[in-house]
Amino acid sequence: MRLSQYFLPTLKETPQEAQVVSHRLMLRAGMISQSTSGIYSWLPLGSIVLRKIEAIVRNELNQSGAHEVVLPTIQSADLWKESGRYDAYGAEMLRFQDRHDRDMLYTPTAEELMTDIARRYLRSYRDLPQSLYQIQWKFRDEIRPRFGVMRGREFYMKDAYSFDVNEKGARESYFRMMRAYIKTFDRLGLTAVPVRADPGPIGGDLSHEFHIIASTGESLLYYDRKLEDIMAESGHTEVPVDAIMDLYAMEEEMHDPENCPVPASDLRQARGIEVGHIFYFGTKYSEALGANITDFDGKILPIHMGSYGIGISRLVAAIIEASHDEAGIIWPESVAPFQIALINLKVGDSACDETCQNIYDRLIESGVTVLYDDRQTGAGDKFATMDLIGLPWQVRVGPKGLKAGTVEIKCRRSGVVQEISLGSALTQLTATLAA
Ligand code: 5CA
Repeated sequence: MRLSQYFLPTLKETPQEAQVVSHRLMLRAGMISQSTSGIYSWLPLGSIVLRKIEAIVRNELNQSGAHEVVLPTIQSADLWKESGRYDAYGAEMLRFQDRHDRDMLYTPTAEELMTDIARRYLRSYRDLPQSLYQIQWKFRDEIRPRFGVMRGREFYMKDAYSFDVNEKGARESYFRMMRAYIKTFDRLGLTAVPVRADPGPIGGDLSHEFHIIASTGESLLYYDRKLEDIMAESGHTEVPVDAIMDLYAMEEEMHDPENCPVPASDLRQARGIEVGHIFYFGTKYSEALGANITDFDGKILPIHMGSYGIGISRLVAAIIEASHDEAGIIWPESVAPFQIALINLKVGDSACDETCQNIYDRLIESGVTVLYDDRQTGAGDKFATMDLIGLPWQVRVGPKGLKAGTVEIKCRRSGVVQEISLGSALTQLTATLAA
């Protein structure tokens, strides 16, 4: 992509309304634009990142054996009246009537709709276990939307639902999903801490939240120091799913200073951003809606269910909270909107133009994504823009270097700039980045 033709409305000034760094950087990097309170438009750069996160979440969910569906965002209130949540949900639910005066709502979550699908199509223990998920916009009329897309009113969520014959099966599904979450967050370049949680209005007795540690996090959380040791020992090569699962298999109680199973000296306290939340709620919805199956011995029993959320739009902000510096965003490679920033330091100079075009073509050919700054502006402006939008690598091409046959490569994360021969620059970049 040529920057001169791209839609990248970056801001030099720090927007006044933004209180946290991720919100400031998303506005400054031209990723989002507020439409109205708690509701945002995703501009091209933001939209690419959102879709990349979505693709990783989808891929891990598919590998865990779940099947994707697409459910409507507008639902009839009838199902919610059956479950009892139409009255219980409160002011967060956006309610309205259609032209026939029928009560409708915009989905804040989809337990009811998924339970309805289960009662229509799942008949016997032979149809189970089953897991379905969707990636869909949700609406919750939050009393205080804030921090940009971190706590929006409209937000993008992956919600999965598991269906099992009994509690034993449901717990297996629950912990299979937990494994998929640990892998997903690792692929997103994040260390997510699972903590035992209060199921709240979703209901049930087994629930974990997944948090990204960040000083701006809205929740205070406690976790076992061993988790840090496990992560450190792994050397960050492959996420140690088994060791993490073993730590949590103790099924520790929610934090309570009196009865905490973790000794005080091992207890870590931090602020966190909740990026995922999983629930096992048994037969709460299947009983209310009559989603039953025939058991092994012919008994009719309600299905055991769990639901599993990941805040995809919130993750964009959470990744930035976890990975930025003074100059801007530092994207993990897996979600970067482009892998390489190609910077032409003297547009109009035939050697610079030709070399850039050549590098650009060769990178694109080898499947690498490139944002090429071909604008007629100064070097300082170009460096600042690329540092702000946080692409992992910058290739800087200028007349001085070209005379010596070299270009500069900057690693955004380490800040290290290397002067390197043109030929080896291309081999090095395509070798590390080619898909
Ligand atoms: N039905 C369950 C599981 S699918 C559910 O709705 N869980 S939830 O309420 O915890 O939401 C799942 C995830 O969506 C949260 O962990 C959070 O990451 C994200 N989320 C929730 N509310 C918002 C919001 N207002 N803005 C952005 N993301 C949100």
